[in-house]
Amino acid sequence: MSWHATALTLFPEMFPGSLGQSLAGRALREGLWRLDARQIRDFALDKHRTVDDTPCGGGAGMVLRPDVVDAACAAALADGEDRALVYLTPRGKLLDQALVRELVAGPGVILVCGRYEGLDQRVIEARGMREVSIGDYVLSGGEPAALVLLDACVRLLPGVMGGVDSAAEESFSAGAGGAPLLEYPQYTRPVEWQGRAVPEVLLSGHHAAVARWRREMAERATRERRPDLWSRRDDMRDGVAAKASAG
Ligand code: 6GU
Repeated sequence: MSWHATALTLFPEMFPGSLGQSLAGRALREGLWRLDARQIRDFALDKHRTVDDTPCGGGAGMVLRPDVVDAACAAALADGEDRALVYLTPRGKLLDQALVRELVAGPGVILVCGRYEGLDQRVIEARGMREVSIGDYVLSGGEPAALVLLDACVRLLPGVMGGVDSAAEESFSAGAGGAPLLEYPQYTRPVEWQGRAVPEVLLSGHHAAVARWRREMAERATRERRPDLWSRRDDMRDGVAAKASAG
């Protein structure tokens, strides 16, 4: 059985969207993973196919009903695959590469895409949904976030990424206890363009010097742009030092 994603959404036409293209699209056509988008409205219980209602306590917008979303979840879980149930919301825990690796190691995911003001908290709790956000900004709905999460997962599936194991070297993959660094900058031909030269060292053929330069550039970028990642790195080194002196 291939890795299986189900999106529960009021806008199933948004899928596969960008995931029908490029590496993910080819992998989808080849059956390396599977995607289905299910219309939440199909699980409405009344003849008007109502999916939402006004927020208890007042306020703007509409809230997705717990009974309707619960029925959609039950249908998605009925195949017995024991997939992670993820609710995409700006209130969620931030998506990172560690969570992506965890999700891709399992049988697949069921992604609940919210609209309006959100989803009744009781169904989130009753179903044990993992609440996940893709960043500190607000989208009009969970669907683009679901596409982002799936893109990050699918590219890690065996056979999806072509040839080179760029997975080991790239930003955020420092794995095995190493702290993540941003990637070094890349250059290609022409060696001079609009008066800008490719850094000498990259043309030197000196592999050790290239590796050293790349590491320095990766560290500089991380320090300057992502002080949060850089200090985690310091923390890890402190941790190692503390363990060494304690042991
Ligand atoms: Cl998962 N959903 C919405 N609506 N906005 C977001 C988000 C998710 N992550 C960041 N912003």
